[in-house]
Amino acid sequence: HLDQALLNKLADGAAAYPIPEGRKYEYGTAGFRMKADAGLDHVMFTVGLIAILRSKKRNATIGIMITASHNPAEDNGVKLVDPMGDMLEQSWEGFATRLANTPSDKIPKAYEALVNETLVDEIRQLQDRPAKVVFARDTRASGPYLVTALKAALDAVGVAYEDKGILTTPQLHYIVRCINTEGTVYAFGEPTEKGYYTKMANAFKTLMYGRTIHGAITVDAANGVGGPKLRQLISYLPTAAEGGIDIKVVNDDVLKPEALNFECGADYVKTKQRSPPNLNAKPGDRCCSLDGDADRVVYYYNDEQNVFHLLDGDRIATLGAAFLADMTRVAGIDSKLKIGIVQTAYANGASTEYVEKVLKLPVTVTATGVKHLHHAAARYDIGVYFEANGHGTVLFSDNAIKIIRESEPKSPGQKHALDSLRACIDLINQAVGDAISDMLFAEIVLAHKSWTPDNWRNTYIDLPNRLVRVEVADRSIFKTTDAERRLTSPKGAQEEIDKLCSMYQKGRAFARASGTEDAVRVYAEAHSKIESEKLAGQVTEVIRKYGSGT
Ligand code: G16
Repeated sequence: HLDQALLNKLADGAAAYPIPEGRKYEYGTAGFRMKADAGLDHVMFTVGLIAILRSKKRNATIGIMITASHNPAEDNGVKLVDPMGDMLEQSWEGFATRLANTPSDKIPKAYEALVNETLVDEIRQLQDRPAKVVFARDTRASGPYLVTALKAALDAVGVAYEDKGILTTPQLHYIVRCINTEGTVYAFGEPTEKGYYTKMANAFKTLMYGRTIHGAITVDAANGVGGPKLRQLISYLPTAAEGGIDIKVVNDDVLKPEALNFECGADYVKTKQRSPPNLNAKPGDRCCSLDGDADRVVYYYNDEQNVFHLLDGDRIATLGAAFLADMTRVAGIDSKLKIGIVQTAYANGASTEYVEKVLKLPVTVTATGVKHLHHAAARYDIGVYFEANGHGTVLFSDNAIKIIRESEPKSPGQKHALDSLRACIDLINQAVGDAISDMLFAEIVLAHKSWTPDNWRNTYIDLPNRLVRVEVADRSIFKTTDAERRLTSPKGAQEEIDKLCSMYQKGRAFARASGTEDAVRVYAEAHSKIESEKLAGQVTEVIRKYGSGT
C-alpha cells in the first residue's frame, strides 16, 4: 500500500483535472491527441504518473513531449519517450490508456494498483527508486497550461523533473538518450540543445569535406518549432561561402498560433501534393517542408515547365540507403553489414520495386507509426526506415558501429568512406526521425552525388497515387491485418476493395483507421493519375458505406 499522505496529495492534484462527460482516451499512433481544451489536461496529469512508474521501472530518465505535430493548431497531444530516446514500449501503452480513462477521484487507487502491477518484482520493490522526468513542448498556445497539469502530477508524487521549455520532438528524444547514456560506451552526446547543434554541425563539416552544395535549400518550417530551432542550427553551420549550406527558412512565424501547419508543412505538401502557396521558389530550386514538431520532412521542386514534383519519405530512404550502401562498399565492409529498408503500406509501389530490384536491398513492411518501423529497422545492421509522409531515420546496430569505428583503411578512398560513415552515425539522429537531421543528410548525399532534384526523381518514377481522409461514424470498426494492407472488419469491405483494385493496371489500395485523427485514411495508386484518383474515389465510397453507422 502507498503512503496515505501520497494518496491524499494525488487526490488533491487530480481533482483539478476531471474527465469531461463521455470522453474516451487512447494512446494512439503517436501518443494521445485531441483538441487541447477537450480534457487533455486530465491526460497530462495521468501521463505524468505513467512517466514516474516507467522511470522507476527502467531506473532511467523518461521523456514527455507535448505536441500534436501535424495536427491543427487547436489540437495538442502528449507522448512518452523511453530511456534510449525511442517511443514508449508498446506494452505500456495499455497502462497509459487505462490511467487516462480513470476518473480523477479514482486516480490515487488506480496509481497504487499500477505500482503493484508494474513495479513489484520478486527481489525488490522498485517503488523506492527515485524517478526522473524531462519534458518539453512545441510552440502551441495550449502548451504552458498543459505543462501545469503535468507538473501537478510530478509534484504530487514529489519526483525530480526538468522542464526543457520549447524544443522539437527529436531534440527531446536526443536529450533523453544523452542523459541515459552519459558516461557509458553508448554515450550519445551532451544532453543540451547546444550539444545537439554542435554534434550535428561537426558531423556535417566532416561529410562536406571536398564537396559543394549547389544552390540554396528553402525550408518551410510549418510555422512551428522547427523554424527557430533551424535558425539556431544555422549559426553553427558553415555558410555556403565557407563551403557549407545556404538555408532559407520560410513559414517560421511562431507568434501567430493559428498559422501552425496552416497551408504549409510536410503533411499539407504530402497530402495535397502541392507547394505551400507563399514559397516563392524558382523552377529547379530544392524545397522541403517540416511538420509542426520537426520530426518529418518531405522534399519537392517545380521543374522548368513549372510542374510540381514531390520527393517524399520513400525518396529520402532510397537516397540515403543507396549512399550508405555505396560507402560500405568503398570502405570494404559491405560483406559484414546487412543493410535494409523499412516501409509502410503507404510506400509507393515503384519505390519498393526500385529498392528490391535496383538497389538490391531487402524491404520490411510494418504498420504505420514510427514505433513499428523503428523496431523493424533495429533488426538490420544499417536499418533505413521512412514513412512516405517523411518520418524516418537510419539506425546503426552496435555491430555496425563497432565495424565502422574499428576498421583500418587501406587506401585514401577507404579512409574517406570510413570517415563519412562515422560522421553519418553522428549526423543522423538515431533516437528518432528528425526532420532537420534528415534534411542535412539529404543535402549531403545530393552534394556527394552532384545530383539535381531532377536526377533524384529520375531514379524511379512514382506510381500516381491519392490519399483521402474519410470521416465515418466510428472508425474503430475498421480493423486491419498484414501491416495494415487488408481490412479484417467490417466483413465484406476488403473483398470489395480487392475487386476494385483488380480493375486497374498496377491498382493497389487500402484503408485504415488513423491513430491521430478521427478518420479513416484511404490510399490508392495505379498506372495513371486518372486511374489512381478513380480507384481512391471508389474505395472511399466503400468505406463511407461500411462506416455510415446504419
Ligand atoms: C504521427 C506518427 C506517424 C504517422 C502519422 C499519421 O505523425 O508519428 O508515424 O505516420 O502520425 O498517423 P495516422 O495515419 O495513424 O494518423 P505526427 O507527425 O503527427 O507525429
